[in-house]
Amino acid sequence: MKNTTFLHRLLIGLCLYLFSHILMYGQVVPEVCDSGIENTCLCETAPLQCPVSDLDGLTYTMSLYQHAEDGPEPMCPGQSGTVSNNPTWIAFASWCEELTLEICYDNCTGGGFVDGLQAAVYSDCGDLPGSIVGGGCATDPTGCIDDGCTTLILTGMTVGDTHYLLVDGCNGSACEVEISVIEDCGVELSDEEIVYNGIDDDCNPLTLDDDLDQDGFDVINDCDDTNPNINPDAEDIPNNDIDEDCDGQDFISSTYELDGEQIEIYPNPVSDLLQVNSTSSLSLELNLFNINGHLVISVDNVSTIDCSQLIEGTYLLKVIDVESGDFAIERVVVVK
Ligand SMILES: [Ca+2]
Ligand SMILES: [Ca+2]
Ligand SMILES: [Ca+2]
Ligand SMILES: [Ca+2]
Repeated sequence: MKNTTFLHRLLIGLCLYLFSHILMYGQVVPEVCDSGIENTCLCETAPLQCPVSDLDGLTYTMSLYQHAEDGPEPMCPGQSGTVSNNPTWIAFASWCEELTLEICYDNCTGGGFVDGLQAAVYSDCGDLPGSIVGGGCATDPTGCIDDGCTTLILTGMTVGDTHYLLVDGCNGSACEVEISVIEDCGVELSDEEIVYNGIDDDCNPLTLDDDLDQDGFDVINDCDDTNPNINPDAEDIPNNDIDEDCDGQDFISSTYELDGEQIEIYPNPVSDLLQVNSTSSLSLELNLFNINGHLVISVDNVSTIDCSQLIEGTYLLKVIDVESGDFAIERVVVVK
């Protein structure tokens, strides 16, 4: 008999191992928190049921392994005296703002006079019990009967977010549990990933919802989410009509030759510092004129002009090589 039980457990263990390693998503049969190392023992490692409909019909048998430190005390804000003793944590991705869960339990043992079940739902493992979900607290002592059902009428959940269900035995008791989703919000679940809606529609983390090019920038900040070489951290290659760094314009750089040496002027349009670089020790005078021909900035022996205080518009930059008298004129657009 003992051997049969052992083999039985070994087989279940093997199945659970295969399940948890082969299935990355979909219904995950919870490991029983038997020793503190199983993923259901802690909020942070709770196995994810995605979507929430995978919670429907989930059955498991609780363990008498006591680990009160893995649940919040009190279980619900303002309910002093409520404590979880042998919590099982299961995570689910809610597809609805409102949802009703029914948790039925039977054959409870180990709690003395107060066998039974209590449950709670939170939205943040880092904020327990403060992140309790609306309607997510079922610690009413009427749940502490040998068998019955506890109903959680959950409200105010964030669609697509992960939520955390804590199931606990009254006074540390352990029951056979069946979870049902007895109402859903009628949202059509999609087999296909719909991009940029903030939801992992197909519950497959490999099909991306955002940052499709995986350059570290979501589409809201990435001006081309199909090209990882284009993002706010990329270097803008001058004069190629492509805005690689997503600042709204291609980097324009002009080159001229003065007294046989190259000078380079960029960026253009400019909003703050206009750069005038030369390849050698040319002594340059930089004169910036407004559209009416008035000199607005005149500097020499520097390689930048501060345009941040200038009003928007078109200017003419005259770059003069002091030694030879050679000069170049560049049309510069100042933008804000
Ligand atoms: Ca999506
Ligand atoms: Ca991206
Ligand atoms: Ca990109
Ligand atoms: Ca470019």
